[in-house]
Amino acid sequence: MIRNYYGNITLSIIKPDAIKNGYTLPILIMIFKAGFNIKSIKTMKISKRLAIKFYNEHKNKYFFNNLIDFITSGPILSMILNKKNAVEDFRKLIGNTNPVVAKKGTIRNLYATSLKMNAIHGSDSNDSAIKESLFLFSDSSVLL
Ligand code: 3AN
Repeated sequence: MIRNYYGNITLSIIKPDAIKNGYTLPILIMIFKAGFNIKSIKTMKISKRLAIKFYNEHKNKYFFNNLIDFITSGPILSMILNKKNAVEDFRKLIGNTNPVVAKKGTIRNLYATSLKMNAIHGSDSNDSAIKESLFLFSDSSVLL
């Protein structure tokens, strides 16, 4: 059960820009070196319907349509990552949403090119981590 891992998992997506630019492997190595275990992983092309559900909290933002078009524009790599304090530690590893602001050495500083094409997603809370994991992985497909 994903819920048994509350507090110790985060949901990550390597986004279409990073995949197209050939950054998947370097990003996976950074995640591995930072001590995260991959509990589940799959490549997929997310449907518009699922993308709208996934980003529901942003539905009233001016960039919403842009965000949906982008995340559905090509394959993504979704992962459930396991580590103590996973959400917070992963947000530190990926850096600020804006690559210009992201600290040196973070994934977004190294591989993101804009606010939209920012290479990677990480859940923003433990509740989101569970919710997003259940969106993208059915319980039975999770290798726990
Ligand atoms: P984070 O992914 O760091 O939690 P949020 O929650 O502020 O960032 O934004 C969610 C996603 O919306 C971001 N990952 C980014 O791809 C996208 N986004 C944020 N601002 C913009 C923008 N001005 N234009 C296009 N997409 C944006």
